[in-house]
Formats: sequence, structure tokens, C-alpha cells
Amino acid sequence: MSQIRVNSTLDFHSDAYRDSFSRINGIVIAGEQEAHDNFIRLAELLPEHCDLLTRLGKMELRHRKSFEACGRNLNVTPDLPFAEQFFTPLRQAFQTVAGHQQVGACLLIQALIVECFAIAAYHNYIPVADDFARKVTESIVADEHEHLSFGVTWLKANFAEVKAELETTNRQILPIVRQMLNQVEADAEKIGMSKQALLEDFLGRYGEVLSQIGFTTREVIWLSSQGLRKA
Ligand code: PL3
Ligand code: FE2
Ligand code: FE2
Repeated sequence: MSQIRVNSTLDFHSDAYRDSFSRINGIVIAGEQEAHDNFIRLAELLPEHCDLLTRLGKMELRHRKSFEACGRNLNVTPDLPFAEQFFTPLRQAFQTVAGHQQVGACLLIQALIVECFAIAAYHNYIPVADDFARKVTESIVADEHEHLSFGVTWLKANFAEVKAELETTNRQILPIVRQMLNQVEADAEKIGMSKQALLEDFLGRYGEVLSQIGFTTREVIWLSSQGLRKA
């Protein structure tokens, strides 16, 4: 009901909508590119899964192209310079753990945190999207679940060896995610999305996968409280 109401107040062709969409569209385009680069790096770090990870990386490039088409459809130029700096802290964190060959930490960042963030964002965007972007985003969400599930499977199988590095990385990354959410809040609201709903959706999905890979309920509550729930 409320989704219908919100939707009817959106004018996809207004300057205000297109201005906010230029940054959101830039973020998803740059985010899909980052995801591609991260999967290619993971393919180097996990040679036994090279073919699969390369395939997942190629899917991200297709997502990038699809979101570029969403921008073109609304006659919007994506703000890529803004998006570039939006991802800088996350990119640096990924590059640091990749440089230390910490595959568990790399997968926590890309396959769990980024993919949960993307799934939460796309899931909240679909009800308020224009018709073209809705169809595109629906097909992309299915792919993101496959990316998440690769991470869950690997981390579950290697849980004991990587548990400590996951805790450290979680503590470093969640404050970055919160900062990213704060940066996108105003534009997300203008295109009909709520920051609170986005945060809750993200935390729900992230907590669920943390418990799937082996953390206890008590640990999950502790982990997801770091950097997100306070303030
Ligand atoms: C993983 O495959 C890609 C990662 C992309 C990250 C996207 C984050 C999006 C946050 C902005 C919320 C608005 C969503 C609107 C969708 C068009
Ligand atoms: Fe993607
Ligand atoms: Fe993905």
C-alpha cells in the first residue's frame, strides 16, 4: 500500500529525481565494477575456483552495463567521480586484505557485505523503480544471491581457520558501510527509498549469513552491533 503511494509521488523525469538518480546510478555502476575487480582478484587468490570466480566477475560487468542502460533510459548521466570516492574506503580495505592473502576477509567484504548491501538496496529499489529499471534490477538480484552463496559456502567450509580474521574485518568494515549509507541517504530518499528500511534489510541478511557460516546467535548480535547499531 505505502509502496504504491510513494511510487505515485515520484516523477522519474523531473530534474530533482534525475539529479538524485545520477549519483545513485553512478554508485551502482561503480559498485558493479568494483565487484568485478574483486572477483577477479579472488580468482587469483583461489586458483581452484578460478573459472567460477571469473564467471561471477563477468556477471558483474553485465550488471554494470544493465545499470548504464537504466541511466540512459532516464536521460541521466551517472556521476562516476562521486561514485569513485564513495567506494574508496571499501576498495582500500579490500586491497589491504587481498595484499595479505586473507581470502576469508576478502570474501567477507565482497561476497557477504557488498552482496548483502546490494541485495538490500536492489530489493528496496524494485517497488519504487521505473518500469525499465525494475525489470533490469529484478534479474540482477537473482545473480547477487549466487555471489552471496559462493561466499557462504566457502566461509562455512573454512570457518575455523578464518574466524578471527572475519571478526577483525567485520569491525573495520561496518563503520565504512554506515558511512556509505549516510552518504546515500538523501538521494535514496528522493528516489523513494528509506535509509532505515535499507539498514534493517542489510542487517537482517548479513546476520543470517553470519549464522549460516558458523557464528553463534550471540556472536552474530555482537558482530552486527559493531559500527552500525550504536548512534
Ligand atoms: C554487487 O554485485 C554490486 C554492488 C553494488 C553496490 C550497490 C550499493 C547501492 C547503494 C545505493 C542504494 C540505491 C539502490 C538503487 C538501485 C538502482
Ligand atoms: Fe552485481
Ligand atoms: Fe554481485
